[in-house]
Amino acid sequence: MSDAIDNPLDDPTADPFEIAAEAAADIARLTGVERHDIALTLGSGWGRAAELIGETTATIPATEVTGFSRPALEGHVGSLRSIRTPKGRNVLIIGARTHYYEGHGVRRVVHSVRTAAATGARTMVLTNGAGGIKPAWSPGQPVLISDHLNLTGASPLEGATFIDLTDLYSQRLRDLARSIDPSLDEGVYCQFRGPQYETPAEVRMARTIGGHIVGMSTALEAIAARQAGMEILGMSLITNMAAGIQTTPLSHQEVIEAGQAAEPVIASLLARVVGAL
Ligand code: 8IG
Repeated sequence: MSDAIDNPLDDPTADPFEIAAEAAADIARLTGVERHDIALTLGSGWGRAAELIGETTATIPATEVTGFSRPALEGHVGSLRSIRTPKGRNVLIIGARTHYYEGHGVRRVVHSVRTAAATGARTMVLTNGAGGIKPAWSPGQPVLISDHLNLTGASPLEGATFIDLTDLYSQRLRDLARSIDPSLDEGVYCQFRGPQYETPAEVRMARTIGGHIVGMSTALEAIAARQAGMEILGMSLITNMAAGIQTTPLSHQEVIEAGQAAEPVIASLLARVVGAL
């Protein structure tokens, strides 16, 4: 079944910001929370952080929210959660990420970020599972994103929309994360389209042009978050060393297992960082 007719974002004449505003109204109605302060996208390995951040006040299936419905991907429907922190902040947890490689276009990829901004969130925390290029890193290690290389050839910006990306991954928020864990290293996130992992030659290219982390999600989301005026914190869980850096083949199963092993540690780190925001 095609979902092209079911998602308003697939209508090229529609305004994606109006659809995000509708989605934010859905979230306010379904959660009973009028405004959110912080939004947090949970990538592979980071899922357990939610329960440590505060009290969950509402969980809603993403399919209930305008623009998120994905009937073509049966059985893979994410959820959105509203959490109240001990400080009284409302955190919107986004457990429903759409990747560019799914082929539904960039509007769908960044809809959750635009929706988060429309709920009132001024801070966007983007987490992911990714491959590591720095030889000193090992699987299971969380790192901060300091900057990115967008190698997708795509952009969430439409038309002559010139957006400054200096300090895209906020130095202030990286410093704040390091005040929680001074051992956190950082690196440049290199987004490939995927879904295949890189060849060793592509990883050498990424390293040569200044990349340290390889992934398939966060650069496009960060650009949209900046367009929406949000302050961004990006964190990657290194679940595998990038192809050719590790000599054994990459397997999705290994990636999942590394994520699961690291989960308790990075969940508590992330919860403490969000608590300090
Ligand atoms: I988890 O090695 C994960 N996601 N591009 N390369 C890319 N994305 C990833 C990788 C990786 N590991």
